[in-house]
Amino acid sequence: MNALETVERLKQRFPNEPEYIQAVSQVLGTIEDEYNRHPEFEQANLIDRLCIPDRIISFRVTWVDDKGKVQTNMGYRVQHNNAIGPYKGGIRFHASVTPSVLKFLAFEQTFKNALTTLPMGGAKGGSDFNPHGKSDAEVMRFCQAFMNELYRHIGPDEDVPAGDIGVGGREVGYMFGQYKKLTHQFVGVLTGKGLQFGGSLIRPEATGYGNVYFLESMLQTRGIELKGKRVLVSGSGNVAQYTVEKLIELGAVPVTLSDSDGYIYDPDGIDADKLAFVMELKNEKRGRIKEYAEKYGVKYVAGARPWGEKADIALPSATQDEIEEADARSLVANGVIAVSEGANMPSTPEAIEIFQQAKLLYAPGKAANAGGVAVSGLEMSQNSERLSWTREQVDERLKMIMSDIHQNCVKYGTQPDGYINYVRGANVAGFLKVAKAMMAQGIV
Ligand code: NDP
Ligand code: 2IT
Repeated sequence: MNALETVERLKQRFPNEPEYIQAVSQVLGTIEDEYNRHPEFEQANLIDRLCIPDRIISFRVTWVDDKGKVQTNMGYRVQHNNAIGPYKGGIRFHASVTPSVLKFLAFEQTFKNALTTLPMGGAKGGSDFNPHGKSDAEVMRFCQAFMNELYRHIGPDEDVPAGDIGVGGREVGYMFGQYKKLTHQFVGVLTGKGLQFGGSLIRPEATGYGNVYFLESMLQTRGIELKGKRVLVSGSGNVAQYTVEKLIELGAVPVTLSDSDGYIYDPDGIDADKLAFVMELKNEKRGRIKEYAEKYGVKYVAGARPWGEKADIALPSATQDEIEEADARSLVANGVIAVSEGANMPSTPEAIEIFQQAKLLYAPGKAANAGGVAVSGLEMSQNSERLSWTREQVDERLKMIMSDIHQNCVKYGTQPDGYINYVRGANVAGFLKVAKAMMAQGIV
């Protein structure tokens, strides 16, 4: 397999899918050597079968808004690969959702899920529905209309969706309710459920907590302490909030948060009280991060991202391609020592190149943010045994899984000069597991 040629071929087959091509080309560039060590992989054309999703389901979602107007959106589910377990991955509701975005996310999810040590295949779904400014009743009707079509394609042993951008506990609850109504089945078909109906403790916290645990492991390789470090966090949703919570608990100083309109910079650090304000603002009032700046009298920069501020660590936790080349340059120039991705593919290929050239501790999302889906996997286990584990039990498993992922990255990513290439490590480890499972199951 020649990575460049394969990417060219995929570009021709799937034009106008830049996010998908970006994700595939990142992975192929780092697994090429390992792949070519196994002639049997090429004989089975494993590369096409690994890059092209098993299937893509797309459908129209029709719902009625509060004014009585009939609205339509597109709905999708990309079922990428189920070699190691049922399809698993989140659902994103955001105006920017396209088949290309969901194909990139489902592809990434396949390797991420392989890294978690749990039996989960890879998938992603979503809609171009924009939840901003919608009433609770509109969100409910949309979720029900979305599930009216999706329910045929999912199931606890088939495909288990969860949350992602624009989909949190509220949306998962509405979708679960509609699935139950349609099928008469109370089963673990979604994760991220409420605690009263099969949800797992620590699932809301898991992605942010997991990223900070992974960051700690990276810092340990250089004998650096997290305590006292100033941290840039982007986003202000689920992942960003619990990232900040864990940072505060461990004595670090988060200084920024953002949303799609701009970012805030709090030089004194975001403390527990300020975080409680953010959680209420974002999860209950569904307001804008600008209101933080108004309340606490700190700087707000409209239409910008936080990467120009001075700090020690950056944890991008909003969306893809939010750290571009110039941002990466300013992070390095400002002396940042570590970048660990809470979001999926937040750094562009040019930015990653700059981080690696500067020998920063740099962890890609599929390793660093795997804690979310890992605890989803634990939620599935709890649902299967019809039991719920304690906070401590789940947190302990989460810590073990993040540490395992870190060790796997070190195993496959350590370069002759000692630098740990976490991108290579994560890609090779995830790829080998999926590839071996596919080989064993024949040409299907
Ligand atoms: P939320 O919807 O809870 O929060 C998303 C945050 O990012 C919001 O602050 C949002 O701002 C901001 N944002 C979204 N899109 C953009 C954009 N195009 N430009 C600028 N800001 C944007 O989502 P999550 O916190 O769940 O997800 C954040 C990231 O983490 C995503 O990349 C997701 O794929 C990834 N992830 C999530 C996991 C999970 O368990 N939830 C697990 C692993 C990864 P606004 O409010 O203005 O839209
Ligand atoms: O990107 C991700 O890993 C998620 N949005 C979580 C997926 C899941 O199934 O919990």
